Amino acid sequence: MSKDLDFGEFSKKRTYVADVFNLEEGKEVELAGWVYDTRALGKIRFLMLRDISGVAQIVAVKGKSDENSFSLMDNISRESVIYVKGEIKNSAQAPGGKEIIPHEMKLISRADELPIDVADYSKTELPKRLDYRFLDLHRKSIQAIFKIQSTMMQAFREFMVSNGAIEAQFPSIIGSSSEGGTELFEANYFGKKAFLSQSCQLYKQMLACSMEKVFTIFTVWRAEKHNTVRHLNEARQFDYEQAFADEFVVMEFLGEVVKYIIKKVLKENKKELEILEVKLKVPKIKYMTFKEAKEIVEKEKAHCGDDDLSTEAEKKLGELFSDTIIFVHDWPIKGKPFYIMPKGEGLSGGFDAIYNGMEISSGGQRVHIPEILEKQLRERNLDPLDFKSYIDSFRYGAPPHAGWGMGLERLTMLILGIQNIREVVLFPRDRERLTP
Ligand code: AMO
Repeated sequence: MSKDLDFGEFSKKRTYVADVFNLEEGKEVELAGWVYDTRALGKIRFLMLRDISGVAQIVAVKGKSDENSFSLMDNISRESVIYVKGEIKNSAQAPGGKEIIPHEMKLISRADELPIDVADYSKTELPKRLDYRFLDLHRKSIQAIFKIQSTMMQAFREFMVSNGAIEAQFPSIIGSSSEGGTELFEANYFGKKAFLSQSCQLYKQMLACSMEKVFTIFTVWRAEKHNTVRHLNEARQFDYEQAFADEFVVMEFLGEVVKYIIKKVLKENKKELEILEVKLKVPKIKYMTFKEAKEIVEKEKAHCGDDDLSTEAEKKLGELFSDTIIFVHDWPIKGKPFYIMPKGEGLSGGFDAIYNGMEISSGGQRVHIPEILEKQLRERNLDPLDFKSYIDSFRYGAPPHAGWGMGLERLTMLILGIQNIREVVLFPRDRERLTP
């Protein structure tokens, strides 16, 4: 085990694997990373070294190369962590046309026998991979997903800030429901009943009524008992709220932000998209009323639903309008939460956005009039007293406002064409899974 690697010195001199391919033959470099693969061929030992930037080939020949490096390469387990100092050599056979001849090699951490298959196309099933997610994260394809997700969050922030929105943080422990009476995780808050936040809905509205344009990336908890490939019990949402706006203003803005996110992924994650074999397109935008959506779906002989789009209807719309964000507006008020503005004739200022066959976002024009809010709460068997400070916030100068929430994981799985939402969460929480 290495005791004598000075990381202070190393971090100043370190070369990342991806940079090796841009350096001249003969240059000495210091690398560190994981053993991706090893191969023995007569007197030659090959070791593929992987760091976060890529994979490089190390080659040692018995009797010719540094002896310690050769014997370490001869007897090293996959995914062990090593340090290598060596010289770059051009080689037509090596991936990327360069390899490293080691002068010095140290074992930093030896890996035990691996409990899952960490090959690029792992044969291990998802549940077992998730049991060992920390090891699954060694895989290039898994890293590619989370590098892309990082770009998505960065793009969201960039777009919001450049459009004058203010980033905010909201409480995760709340006193009353924001998305209806069910689906709450209860917590004991110094003897009082409290809940984990289902969304930052009420708080982002209260904030938009003073700071106008606000956004956050917020974790939400839903105690839903269903076990599907598109639901999590802990998920993340991109949230936006804007004062002096209606649902059409914020729908247009949502379309723009999704396009911006996808364009940035296309620009900055070419390598990751290639690893995942994804052909990503900037989506088109389409608007239709709920009534129109129902007619289209039913014409195709699929079940739609009266107050909400069925899963089948979302799928059908995805098939009919691929690579398109479909904004379904003028939604029946019965299918929307108490904070959505009624429009009369049973309709509302609420909408859903459907993309590649699944809901990615819902939002709408909000109720900023206390009397309407109280009425809608009662109609849903909720007690206005439990929402007193929220309702009161609209008594002292509340502008009309609108907004939306979009699932980070939903958007990730849909742009990457991944079937199970658990694949796009580092450490998913579903009904069965609380560790790791
Ligand atoms: P809603 O409950 O529709 O609306 O959630 C908004 C978006 O968040 C994602 N999402 C989920 N993703 C995975 N697992 C879940 N259990 C889950 N629940 C929601 C979806 C969904 O479209 N406050 C409102 C938004 C608003 O009006 O501003 C809300 O939370 O992509």
